[in-house]
Amino acid sequence: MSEGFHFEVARCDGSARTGAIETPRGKIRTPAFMPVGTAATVKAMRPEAVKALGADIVLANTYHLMLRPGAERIAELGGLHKFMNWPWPILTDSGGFQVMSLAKLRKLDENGVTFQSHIDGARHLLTPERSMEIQDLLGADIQMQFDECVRLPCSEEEARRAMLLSLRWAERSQTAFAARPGRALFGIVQGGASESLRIESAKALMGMGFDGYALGGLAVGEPQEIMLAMIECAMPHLPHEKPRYLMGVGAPDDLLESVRRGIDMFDCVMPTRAGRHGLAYTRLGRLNLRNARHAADPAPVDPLSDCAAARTYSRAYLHHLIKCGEILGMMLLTEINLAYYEGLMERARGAIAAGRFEAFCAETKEAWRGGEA
Ligand code: PRF
Repeated sequence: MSEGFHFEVARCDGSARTGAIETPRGKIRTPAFMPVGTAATVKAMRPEAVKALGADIVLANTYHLMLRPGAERIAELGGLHKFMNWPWPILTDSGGFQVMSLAKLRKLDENGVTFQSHIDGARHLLTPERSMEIQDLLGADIQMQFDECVRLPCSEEEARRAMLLSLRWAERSQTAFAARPGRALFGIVQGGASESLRIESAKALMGMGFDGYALGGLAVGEPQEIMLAMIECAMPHLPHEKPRYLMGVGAPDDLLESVRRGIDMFDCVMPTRAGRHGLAYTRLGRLNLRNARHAADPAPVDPLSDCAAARTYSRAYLHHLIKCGEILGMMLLTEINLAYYEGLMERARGAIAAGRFEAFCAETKEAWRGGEA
């Protein structure tokens, strides 16, 4: 375990757990939802407002920041926390996943991935060593190994090849990781939709000894049952005393079902991206504010929300703003959605601590039936 980085499980309820990661930049209460701040910004939100909604940590991306403004530039300016005015913990993703989904003309081999920037077509090389160097220059508190994520469905051979390559890259990432007090490195379990590959990956990573373990290669086109089955099979092979992070997940129901199976951390663009497209996540389920049925509705999104924006602005006004492409519509819906996600995690932590997580899930899901689905 890296010095200055400690995880403690305070309470379990079935397989669900609540606790906290202590870092020099602050405490991360778990289960935690990390808002996505890809380009050193949680889009449409000021950092202090993100913190005020209950987020203890945000995610940023190696891939985007290496291209623009560049990791060396951010380091010269005092690191990512200072650059974006977010003094609390930051987790950086390693770039492999974003290269494969965004870059043009990618070529992957044992060494790494050569690709052309989606911004200006310039050629770049990302290897485990360069990814770790960038994450160190950014100054991320939690850094991720460089890995390869395959889309599902895929063949067993393809899943095995990517899983074994990711294990070799895990070793190279661990060697290249610039260990500093309070900084942690997480390994990433791969293995597609194969239980045996997932178990092999989890065991091998555990043998290498990481500060935390992520499940990658999920929420990439498979049905929810497959994702949950992959979580269930990997879990017994991951150490109880280390944080477990499900990457790129998900919808509120995915969060509850994953917490129930022992996941401690999540990140997803869903609340922020959906907000910019007119969708609101609420206690009563999801609302599409673009829909004409909201055009003359004076009711707020949720009169009982802890979020002032959800209690204050009418559905008719939000509908109008989104239809006009107004920036304020995106700002308000992003805030409403992140407040919902952070509130859901807060209530999940409370329910686990009180030994009533199952009842909490049942009540929460029952309330969602009031939405538009
Ligand atoms: N690997 C990395 N980042 C990711 C993923 C992955 O598999 C996913 C998959 N859901 C999201 N983000 N490094």
